[in-house]
Amino acid sequence: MKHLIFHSSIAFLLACFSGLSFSADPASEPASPTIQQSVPAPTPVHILAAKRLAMRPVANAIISLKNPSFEPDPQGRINAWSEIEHGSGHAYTFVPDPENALSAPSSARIRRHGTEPFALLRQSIPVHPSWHNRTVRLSGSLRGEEISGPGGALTLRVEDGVGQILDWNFMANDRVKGTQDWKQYTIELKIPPSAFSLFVGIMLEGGGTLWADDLSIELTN
Ligand SMILES: [Ca+2]
Repeated sequence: MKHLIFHSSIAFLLACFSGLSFSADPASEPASPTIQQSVPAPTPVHILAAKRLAMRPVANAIISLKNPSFEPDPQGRINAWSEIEHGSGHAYTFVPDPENALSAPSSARIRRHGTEPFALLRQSIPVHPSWHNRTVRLSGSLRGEEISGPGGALTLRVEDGVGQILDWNFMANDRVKGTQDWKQYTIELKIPPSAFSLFVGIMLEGGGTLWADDLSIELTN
């Protein structure tokens, strides 16, 4: 019995990975009519196989950002971006800024009012398996005013399926410091084979005000 169920499971898995509909392997069909008509209930293995099928690499998988020009939502917040602050929060504000924008209707502005060390606007992107071992490039324009400390940056970070950080690029060698007009920046990160989530961010580490606008993201190879 166990042997027959094993064969049925393998057939189900192969059907999942091949994209074909499930049919029992004639060589493994049991003699009992009762068992012949039974269909194995989905097990965690079947569910995992189905999920992997859904994530199977396809040609021309496109990577994209939501709201890369920082349009406000009806509540006046920056739509699609999460506001992250170190510690207790309430040290930074995040607003769509129509008066200092490279493209209408607004840019994103991060300003420190307290003493916490950093804040960022962030969005996560599920990593498609076809992106593994490829390089992701994030570009965008930044502007700074009286920035103190380590400075403003574009950020990329990848995590595995349990939230462990695998790699990151926080623009360590080219931060926005002091006061400067709009300038375009580009950072890259190779996506490791076990990457599950990609986090894209605009970070202000220190005091002052940072603006960002016109972000874009692409796979370069
Ligand atoms: Ca804009």
